[in-house]
Amino acid sequence: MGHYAAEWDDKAAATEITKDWNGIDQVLLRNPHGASAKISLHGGQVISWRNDKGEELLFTSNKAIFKHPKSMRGGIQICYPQFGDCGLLDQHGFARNKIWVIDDNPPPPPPPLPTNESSSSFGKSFVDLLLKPSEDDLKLWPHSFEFRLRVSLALDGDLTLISRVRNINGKPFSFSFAYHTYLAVSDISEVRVEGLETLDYLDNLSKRELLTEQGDAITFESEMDRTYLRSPKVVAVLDHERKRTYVIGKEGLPDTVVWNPWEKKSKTMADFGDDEYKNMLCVDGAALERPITLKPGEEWTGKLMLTAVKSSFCFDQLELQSKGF
Ligand code: TA6
Repeated sequence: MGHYAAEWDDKAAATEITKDWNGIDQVLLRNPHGASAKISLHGGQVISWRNDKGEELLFTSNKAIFKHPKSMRGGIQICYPQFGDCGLLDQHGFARNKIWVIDDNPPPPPPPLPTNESSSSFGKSFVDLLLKPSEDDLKLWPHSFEFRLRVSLALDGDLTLISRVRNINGKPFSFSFAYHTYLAVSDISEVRVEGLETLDYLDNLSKRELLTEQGDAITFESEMDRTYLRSPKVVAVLDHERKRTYVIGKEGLPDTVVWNPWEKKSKTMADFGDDEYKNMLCVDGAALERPITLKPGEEWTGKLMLTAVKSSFCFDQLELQSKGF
């Protein structure tokens, strides 16, 4: 193990808790190379992920509203127990609008990670968060669950989110889920998404019509709001201008949402700048087409791993396997 791993045995050195302007706790994760991630207990939302040069990799709107219960426009939002706007619940569910707590007594970690240093939990800085339904929540969505979220920052700067939803011996329930991920891009017209070619998708701009992707890579010239079905474990977002590629690894998340509001829709969102569509792209690891059903005592795990590499870096299978994908 590199010497950094030894120096960073002390988890306290790699995590720091502060409060935001509303007095809500935020957890700052740092690694010894200068990378960082910040997670708000408001919604369990990752609100910042910076590389070792201090460059922000997630998009946050300059007009974001930081006022509970509204979730901040940007970062990585936890959309549970639904994604989309159906029935009694808020759009994209209530989890992103709730105050989570730090889980001081997490259950044993998920199965052991590969030995590769960059992906082993040794030397990672991480935080475990917990959401349980309040009495009010149970009136609205009468299912007894525990939602544990581990956010971790690896020595190589990768950001991993592991969501574990358990049915706490209530009646069976079903839910859909998405990590609503706002990636920062230099110019949306210079961005390509690879890994979704030839897939079927639901076009949310035309009543979720089922269509098939034809292109060899997705590029952007207008509003796009699509749910790609049964997508591969790895999707790449190439930011040509910045020569940066985001590699999105997913487990337990068969679908991928791709969304850019473009000019017209941007003007209708109070917490989003008219031109900000040029500098963001949502690519969400999700489980939407087939909702997840949990019987009493059952648990679902959804894992997202984000890597930001220089586009010249060819991301081969070995690299992915070493990261647990
Ligand atoms: O597909 C992504 C999407 O459902 C879009 O339709 C758009 O509504 C976006 O999520 C943002 O949703 P929000 O509730 O965060 O404004």
